Amino acid sequence: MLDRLPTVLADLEEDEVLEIVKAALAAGSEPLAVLEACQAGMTLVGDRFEAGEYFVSDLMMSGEIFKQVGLILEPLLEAEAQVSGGSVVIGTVAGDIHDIGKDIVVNMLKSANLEVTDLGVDVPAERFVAALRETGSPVLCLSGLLTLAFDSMAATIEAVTEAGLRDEVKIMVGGGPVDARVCETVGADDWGADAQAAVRLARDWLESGSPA
Ligand code: B12
Repeated sequence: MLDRLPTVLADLEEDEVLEIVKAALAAGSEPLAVLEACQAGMTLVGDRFEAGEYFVSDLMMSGEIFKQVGLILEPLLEAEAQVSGGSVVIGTVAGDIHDIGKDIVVNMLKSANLEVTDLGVDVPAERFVAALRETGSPVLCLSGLLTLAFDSMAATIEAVTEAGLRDEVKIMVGGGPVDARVCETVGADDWGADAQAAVRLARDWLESGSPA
């Protein structure tokens, strides 16, 4: 049943997507597997956009469908790891307004027992610095899906360094195109491919007690 989900989502068939999601969960599919199938569908939407078959309105439609799926999945998605407490600051970096994946990460971090300061989207570097100062959080999560987001990630990390906070804050990056190479280029400490990875990193950093 889940095999069909990426294509049906990429075809923007909202009703059918929601029917498959509900039926798959009722038949015992793992919520995480359903999420991954939908994410594969979003990648197909992106491919069609790049190929000139889809327009921005189609990207928007896919986002709306994914948000409906999120409403069903979020209460069911539980972090594998639980953290004994701590706080993180998160946001989508300047120039980028993609927030579907970031919101999944936020929910997973909350479900792992973390206090989360979510700054939203298109967040300027100085806002991240201010939030780190206000909250004293030792963990910063930067999300971004656009290639130009890499520059904003680097600028944000530079701003954290200039503010004298870099030794006190561990920084992770994530979002569609982010990988180990991007992580190294922007100067982050680590990166994660999904929301569970974000929780694992935050737990390891918070529980090791020594951020830098
Ligand atoms: C939906 C969508 C939109 C929607 C977003 C709606 C919203 N509220 O977010 C809208 C219509 C607004 C949009 C706009 C644009 N988009 Co768009 N969009 C997409 C699309 C199809 C899906 C993104 C998505 O939601 N994926 C599903 C989520 C669940 O996945 P995710 O974000 O990767 O998150 C997961 C992980 O990465 C991870 N994660 C996420 N954040 C973090 C953070 C940390 C710290 C960690 C550890 C993990 C982590 O956890 C999540 C859960 O597993 C992608 C295609 C794609 N391949 O992704 C294009 C895509 C990202 N968009 C693209 C483009 C070009 C644009 C526009 C420039 C289009 C235009 N001409 O206007 C604008 C840019 C607007 C801006 N300034 O940001 C390109 C980017 C190309 C590039 N190289 O830069 C893509 C790749 C499409 C493509 N193939 O061309 N878009």
